[in-house]
Amino acid sequence: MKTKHVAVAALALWSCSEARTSNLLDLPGVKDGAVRDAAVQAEQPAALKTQASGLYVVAELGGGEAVNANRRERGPWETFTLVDLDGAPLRAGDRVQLRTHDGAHWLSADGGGGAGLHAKATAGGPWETFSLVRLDGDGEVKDGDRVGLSTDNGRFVVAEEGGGGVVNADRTALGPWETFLLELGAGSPPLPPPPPGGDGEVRADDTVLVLPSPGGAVLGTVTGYELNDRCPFADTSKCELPLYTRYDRDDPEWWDVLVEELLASRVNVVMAHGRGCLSADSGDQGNGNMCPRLLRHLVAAIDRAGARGALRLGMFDDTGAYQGTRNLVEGRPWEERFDLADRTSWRFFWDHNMKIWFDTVPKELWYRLDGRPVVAFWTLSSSFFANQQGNGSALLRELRAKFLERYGEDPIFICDSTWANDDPTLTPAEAQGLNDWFDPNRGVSTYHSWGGQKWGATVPSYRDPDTRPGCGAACREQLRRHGAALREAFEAGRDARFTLLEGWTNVVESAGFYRSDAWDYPNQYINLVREYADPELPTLRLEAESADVALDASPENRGGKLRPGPIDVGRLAEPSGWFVGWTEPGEALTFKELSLPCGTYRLTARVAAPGGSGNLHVELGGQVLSPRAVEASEANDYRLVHLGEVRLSAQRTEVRVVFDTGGLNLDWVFLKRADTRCP
Ligand SMILES: [Ca+2]
Ligand SMILES: [Ca+2]
Ligand SMILES: [Ca+2]
Repeated sequence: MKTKHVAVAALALWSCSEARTSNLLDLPGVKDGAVRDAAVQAEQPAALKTQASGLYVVAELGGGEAVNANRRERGPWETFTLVDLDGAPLRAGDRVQLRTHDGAHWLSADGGGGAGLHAKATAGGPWETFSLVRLDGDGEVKDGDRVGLSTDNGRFVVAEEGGGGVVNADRTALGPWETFLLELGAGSPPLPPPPPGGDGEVRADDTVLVLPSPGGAVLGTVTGYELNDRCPFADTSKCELPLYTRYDRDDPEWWDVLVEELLASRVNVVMAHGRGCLSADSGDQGNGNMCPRLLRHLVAAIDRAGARGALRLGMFDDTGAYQGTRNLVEGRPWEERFDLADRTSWRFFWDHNMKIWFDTVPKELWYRLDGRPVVAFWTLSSSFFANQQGNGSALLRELRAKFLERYGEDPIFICDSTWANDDPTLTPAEAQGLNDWFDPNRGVSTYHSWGGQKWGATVPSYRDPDTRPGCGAACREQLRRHGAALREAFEAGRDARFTLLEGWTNVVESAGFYRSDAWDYPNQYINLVREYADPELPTLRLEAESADVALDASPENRGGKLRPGPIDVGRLAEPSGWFVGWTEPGEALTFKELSLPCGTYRLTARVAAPGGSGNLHVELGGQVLSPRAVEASEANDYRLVHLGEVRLSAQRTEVRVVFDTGGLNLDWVFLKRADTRCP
């Protein structure tokens, strides 16, 4: 037996593709028994579907490129030829190889495991050979079985985050992210279209938010939290005012609003500011008012919203604050620049900022680019720093070592290009990404090539602080042009790896993405971000209280919460958020310009009926769904009601929720893109 296995391994090394066609008897040194075993190696079509998210593993371009786990449908690129090295039947523990659609490449674990997985190998050897672990025990492996793939050196293949991004081959244990549903055979033909209106029941996954996945560049929105007021200037005409009236980051509600907006945008990563804390040990005081200990409020708001499964965070290291922090803490003159040659000063980067940020935000919420946490640094320019030459790159090496030591992960550092300009020793080993930030004298976006990839930065608009709209070049004004400025920036950066969006809450520089009546409609920039951050849109939760337009019987907000009238908004008792109540027959909420990919959507409402049983319905894409009944309930007794299914071609459309009867309280309406096949 032992001899047989050794011989088969040798054949696998030699090359699978040739093994299929060559006369094996011509091979020197191969005994007859081994040849027969190898000659019967069996092949069949197969696909791997992530158990956690139902997404398929794909060899991009059908082979020769990266391997991801982010496809919702199985096509040729998601279909592999599974080679069972010891022939049929396929049994638990069998060693297999997976050839890609182009017939010329194999799935390959770099180094035989412990690193990434790709489909660039042009022959099948040990790195391309996996042991098939059957989770339900020994025996024959059948279509639909749950399996793991163990590499040559015993690591497991993993769909990071359970699917939606890259696939690696470096895990030491099998868990949900390492579990795949193995589809054997060519796959089944498409199902017939669903019955109109659906089956009337709410399904378990109808209201579960999943992570967004970008169509092009990963979008990371720089997100500040320094303000206690909607406008920090005496003259509020200098601000594009946020929609929400109560605007104070020291109020937990402020963080609830922020989380609602970020969730609605489906942004890939929230790059939350760290401007450092005055004390390395305790307290929320910091130069620039964004000590990252305050991010505990963001984490708490994410949990109140039940959104750990749908939001990810990275760090925006706002380097401009370090000069002031050091001078305050050490009693130095305010104008003294931050001397990078003095290595005792480096503690402000780590002990006063980065360590606090990553200690405050749980690992489960960290965004990982290619499996690595992300920190983006702002400028290293001589406005703030001295002696950058040689010290910028040394500082990054030190920060990376400290990060590895404390958290066991190797972060991706994305720097502003001043780091390379002021320290020419900087290489992609220290800074994996490099962007040109943006220059409001010249435009709203930049894309910079570095380390073989493009790195972007953009704003939706800009105006120098404390200036009025229309001040033009004197205040470096960049106009929104009804969203066209941002859309052009996104289009120009489709092939970028990562683009920073300054800045979600940037009221001061008129560069925000938040909800505002200052735009064409409140959700305009949230919709624009979503279109690029998550074009496949598997899930979307539309909060009733955030509607763009309302048909409402009373001009005032009868609930008095959150925003000015006419929508009647109350605060939910638990867990967080708001509802639209005080409803009367015929009232309606409209969400404008939602870009919806084609497919079949299941719609669900979270609703209560304190005024007695009633009806509501949804209209979208020119289709009017039938009204659905809501049973009478207490005011806080919310239940899920299936509102029907609708098939849509891809379009930009409005979604309208109509209260056919009054007395209903609506928390949200959930759109689940249940089927991606198109009419
Ligand atoms: Ca009203
Ligand atoms: Ca009303
Ligand atoms: Ca709500």
